[in-house]
Amino acid sequence: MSRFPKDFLWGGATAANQCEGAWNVDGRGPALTDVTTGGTVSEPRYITYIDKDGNPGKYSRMGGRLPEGAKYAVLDGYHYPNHEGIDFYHHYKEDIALFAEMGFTTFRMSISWSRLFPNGDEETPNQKGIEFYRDVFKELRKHNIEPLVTIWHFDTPLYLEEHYGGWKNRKLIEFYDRFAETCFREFKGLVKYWLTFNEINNTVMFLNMFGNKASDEMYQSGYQQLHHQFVASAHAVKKAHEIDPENIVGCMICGITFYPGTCDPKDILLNRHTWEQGIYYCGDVQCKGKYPTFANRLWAEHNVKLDITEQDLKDLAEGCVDMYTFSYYMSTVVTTHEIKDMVSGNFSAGARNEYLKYSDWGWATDADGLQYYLEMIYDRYEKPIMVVENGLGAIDKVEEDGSIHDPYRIDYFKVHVDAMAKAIENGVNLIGYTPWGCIDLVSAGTGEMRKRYGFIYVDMDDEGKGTMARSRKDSFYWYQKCIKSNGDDIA
Ligand code: BGP
Repeated sequence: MSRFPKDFLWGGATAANQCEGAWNVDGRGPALTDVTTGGTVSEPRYITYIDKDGNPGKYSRMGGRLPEGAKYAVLDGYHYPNHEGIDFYHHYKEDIALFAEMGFTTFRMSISWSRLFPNGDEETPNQKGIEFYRDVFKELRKHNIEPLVTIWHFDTPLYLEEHYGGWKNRKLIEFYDRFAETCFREFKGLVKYWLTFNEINNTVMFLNMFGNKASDEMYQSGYQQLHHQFVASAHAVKKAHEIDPENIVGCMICGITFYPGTCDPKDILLNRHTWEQGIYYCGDVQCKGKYPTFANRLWAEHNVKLDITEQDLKDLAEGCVDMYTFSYYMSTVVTTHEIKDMVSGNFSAGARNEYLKYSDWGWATDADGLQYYLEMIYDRYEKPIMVVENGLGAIDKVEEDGSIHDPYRIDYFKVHVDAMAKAIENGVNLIGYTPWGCIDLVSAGTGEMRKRYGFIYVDMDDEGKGTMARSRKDSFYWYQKCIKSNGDDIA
């Protein structure tokens, strides 16, 4: 008997803005990622603009903001890695064939909002965009691969950011509703698994993680944006079910396992509150359809007063998700004591855990943390779960003969697959696994290409030089074997 259920979904995950490229092709409008430069683990990505006097400028994506009167702009002399991505737009047939060769039964991808609605507030969609995704879904189905589609993956159309102030504005709910409904109608029968918002909890979780530097105003804005996204997500769930009762819709949470740094009861309590703020806050609203009791404490801590209508509360209650999905890369440590050794990767910060190993980008490899997370969450919501992102960002070397040996990646996956099997043995209803960046793509955090996650290598570097040729890494064959044996042969 296999440790994984018979119809367990094995696959990989990507996001439109990080892989499609073709940023201004066939009527697509720009997104914020198109005015975002490349960075590194120590140098932030910048967002570029022209100020009100016509001078070019940039601000850091980690905490900066667009100056009054400035307009987002693509400037000469900067490299914008998301413009080309890995050109999945033109390579999707070849890429899907490689996924099929590995044995994928599912593939997670996202729909670029501005490819369907270039500005975001149009009444009708861009037909070229619809055609592209329809072709991709058909291609997947041809290979018996079930699409798993994220509706929003960090790519609100730039026009909505500039003219409406982004998700702070309640109007965005209406625009997202139209976008989501268009997807459900146009791709009915082709797509059944949907995720409403990628890593929805990032907005407020990271405000807390960087040493309480965020102002009350930032919390106010973060929680209000989140509220609008919760309502939009609830609408999407209802609409998806109405259009096709076969549709299965999930939330998507950035899953980090938090540990207390010591057994000081103050650390234990801080750890619990960190789970509440970072992880449970969003999961509870999306899975249970209402704000948890501790939300009042979180809002009071930062003087947050939310605009929530009676209708919103009704919508949240009626729009609970069908499944819980999350990304999982690492765990982190929180403590009330002085931190002597701080780790900080591009999206993480916390005390160093002496029991764990860290990647070149400061992310802790912790498979037990995945088992812990799965068991905690399943116990809380008792809904089917999927791990829709997991993996190791690493630098790969291409040998003279073209081969790529990545034993570090295989080791990472072995322990995580084993952790999932253990969680299943303990009763968790885990239904699928889609490792992140199954084909190398642009890093969301740093914009680098050299932070590679793939089983498939893409010949492209951080300066945008390369042939875009695809090749199989050693991990490609390992994952193929893993899938073929339904997770049993992971040696
Ligand atoms: C998650 C995002 C992905 C992805 C991944 C890896 O936060 O959902 O879009 O990129 O992290 O992060 P990075 O690309 O920064 O290594």
